[in-house]
This record gives sequence, structure tokens and C-alpha cells, in this order.
Amino acid sequence: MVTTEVHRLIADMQSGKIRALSRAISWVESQTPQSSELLEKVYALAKAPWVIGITGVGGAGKSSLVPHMAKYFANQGHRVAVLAVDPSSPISGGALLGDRIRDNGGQQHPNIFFRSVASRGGQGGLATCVSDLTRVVSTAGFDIVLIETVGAGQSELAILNVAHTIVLIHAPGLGDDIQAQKAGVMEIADVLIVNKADKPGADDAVLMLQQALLLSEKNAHMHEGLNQFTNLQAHWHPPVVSTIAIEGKGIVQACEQLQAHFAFMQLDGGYEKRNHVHVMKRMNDYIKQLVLERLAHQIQAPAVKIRMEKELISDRHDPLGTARELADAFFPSQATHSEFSQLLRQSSQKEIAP
Ligand SMILES: Nc1nc2c(ncn2[C@@H]2O[C@H](COP(=O)(O)OP(=O)(O)O)[C@@H](O)[C@H]2O)c(=O)[nH]1
Ligand SMILES: [Mg+2]
Repeated sequence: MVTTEVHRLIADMQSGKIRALSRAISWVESQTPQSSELLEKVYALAKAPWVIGITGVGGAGKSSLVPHMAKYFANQGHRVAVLAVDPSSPISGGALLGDRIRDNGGQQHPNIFFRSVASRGGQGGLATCVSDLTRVVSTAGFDIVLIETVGAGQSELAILNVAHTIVLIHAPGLGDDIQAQKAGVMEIADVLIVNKADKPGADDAVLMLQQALLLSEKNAHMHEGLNQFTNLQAHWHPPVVSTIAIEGKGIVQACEQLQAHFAFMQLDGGYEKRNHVHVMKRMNDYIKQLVLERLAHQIQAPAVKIRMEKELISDRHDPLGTARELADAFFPSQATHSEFSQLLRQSSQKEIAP
């Protein structure tokens, strides 16, 4: 029965039924029993779409810029899905961005899909299911995904696990926050935007970002200097673009830089590399989740529970000792583990041998 339901849902998504897509997203978000079958089909059917991650501190203008970017790509004939990861209120926060995406007449652009995603369950306020959701929207024919993240310093690095192109949005008047961003987010940004160019201090902000970029590039070169071959590779130099989101200015220049980054990744293999990182990370998340679920289930088994409680209450075991004993029972100890690794090595050698 489930199979028919999943097949029908996928067929509806593919034929452009937005309600079907919304339903599929809800399944994946709340991990319903049908979602694993859905995802199996989705990964088999759809390739990874181009995922653009929009990051930057709150108030920089992410929600103001995203609708302009979505429209730019949609007008070029792309189908664009916007996923807004909202920290506190997925309903009101998302609705705000959703309203901006609609045209003045309240009409949603036919090639833009908007959905706000709860940030729960994810490190850095980025729901772990977002990676799966990019494939779900791809199944429904959306070839570009824009993700607006929660601007939250270091934890923003989680966007690397989902996006191919990372945009850092800054604005004058947020000077203190850039210090926090420089630590990590600056290094992962592929395109930098100084929004609110109508405000004083915008030119200074551009210069400051350019200098910070030069510095981090210099540091990177010093490391790479140890290896003469890496110096031969072409490098992407993250550009800094100015925009005024409220007037729709600078959008074309910003989006052209995004497309230039996409083209660069196609040439240097970066696109494929990022795809690999994304699926590996997703699998690792699932392994952790499944192991924890199964372990919790086993520990709750009456026989196990009663025995462990007795040991603890009678002081025959301390809590750590009891936990160790349980862990040893479910996972191979160090000795068995090395036997296992040896086995793996032998089998991989066999595969390599002609
Ligand atoms: N002056 C000016 N204000 C802007 C500009 N872009 C956005 N804003 C305002 O800045 C505030 C925060 O914008 P928002 O897009 O919600 O930022 P987010 O928190 O990064 O998503 C809002 O009040 C916007 O109207 C701009 O280019 N110039
Ligand atoms: Mg926002």
C-alpha cells in the first residue's frame, strides 16, 4: 500500500503538483514511516541540484536579497526552490520571506517554490534533513535551491554540508559581528555581498572584506607553498559585490558572480567534490541516528534494564562501569575491533590485486 502511495506522490511531484511536493517535504522533515522509501526513490531519480547557501548575521539583508536572487534565476528559465531555515518561528519568519517572493499582485512566480524549514535537529540551526530536501525539490524539477540560513557565527559552517556555493552577506553597521565571522565563515564564502550600500560605511565595509580576503588567501598560499603542484591549480578568488536589496540594485552583478562560481566548479571538479561531501555527511548523520535509536531500544529491554539497575543500586558497579559493560555488549571491544579492521584490509587487498 505504501509503495503505491509513494509512487503516486512522486508522479504528482514530477507533474508539477506543488501540494504533493509540500507533502513530501513534510514526510522527510518529520521522518514518517514512508519517508525512507520516498528518499530511496528520490535519490535514485534526481540529481543534486545547484545549492546556494545564503549566510550572514541577522539584519544583514538575507531575507531581502533572496527573493531578488530567486526571481533573477527564475527569469532565466530556471526553477528555483527557496528553503528558509528559521530558528524560532518557522511560520511567521518564513511567511515574511514568502510574502517578499510573491509579486506585487500577490502572485507566486510560477518557477519559484518557497518553503520554510524548522531548524530543529541540526547543528548550527541547519536541520539535518535539509540535504535530503534539496533532492526532494530536485525530483519536482527545481534545479536551483537557495537556502537562507540562520546567521549564527561559527555554527554557520554547517552550510558546507549542503551547499555548493556559499554567499556571505554583510552590511555596514554590523562591524562587531564581522570579527566573529572572520574566524570561519569568511574562509568558506565563495561570494561576498555588502548589502545596504545606500548606507554610510558601505565602501569601508567592502575594503575591509577585500583586505580580510587577501589576508586569508596569503595564509592559504603559505601552506600550499610546501607543495609546488597545488600552486599550478587555478584558484577561485571570492569577489565582493555591493547591493541595495530594498531598491533591487546590484542583484544582477551578484547573481552573475554566483554563476561564475558555478562555472568554475564545473571546470575544476569542485562541484563533484562538494556533492561527495554532502552525501557522505548525510550518511554519517544517519548512522549516528540509527545506532543511537537501536541502542536506546536495546537498553530499554526489560532484562537488560533490570540487570543493570540491580548492579547500580547494589553498588556492585559504578555508572561508568555499567555504561562500559553495556557498550561492550553492543559494540566490538578494541580487540575484536582490530580483528575486524584486519579483515577489512585483507578483503580490500584482494579487490585491488589483479
Ligand atoms: N537601508 C537598507 N535597508 C535594508 C536593505 N536591505 C534590507 N534592509 C532592511 O534591513 C532589515 C533586515 O533585513 P532582512 O532581510 O530581514 O535581514 P536578515 O535578518 O539577514 O534576513 C529590514 O528592515 C530590511 O528592510 C538595504 O539595501 N538598505
Ligand atoms: Mg532573514
